Amino acid sequence: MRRPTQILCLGFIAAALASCAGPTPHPTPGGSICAESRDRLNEPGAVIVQMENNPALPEFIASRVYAPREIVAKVGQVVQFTSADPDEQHTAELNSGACGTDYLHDHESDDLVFKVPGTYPFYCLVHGTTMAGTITIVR
Ligand SMILES: [Cu+2]
Repeated sequence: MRRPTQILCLGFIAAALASCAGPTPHPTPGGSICAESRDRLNEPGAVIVQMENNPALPEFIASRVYAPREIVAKVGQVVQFTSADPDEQHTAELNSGACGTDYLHDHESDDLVFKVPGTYPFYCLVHGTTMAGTITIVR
């Protein structure tokens, strides 16, 4: 019979190995403010946001950007993030952690849908707050 301390150690090793394996999908919290979903991908009327690596931008601007970075959408409207970066993954994560996209490779998309009007700053879990924007939700 294994002692609890041995089982605990095995758990830590498994967690450490998992964290070494690289980014994993966002846990997809279905919060009261917003939710991540792939059920409405490419829906007509969606607000489209590209995740880009644009080295042509001026030096004082980080090259990895959301286009646009100031997003306006209505309650219930799909905000669709699509990666256009062949080199690195991106996410769009609310600063509050209320919801966020999966880690997206080039040409992959994920949707966020909001239930509550407001202004929601967001950023990329891979690139930190140098890759950031704001989603404004109106009625
Ligand atoms: Cu990024």
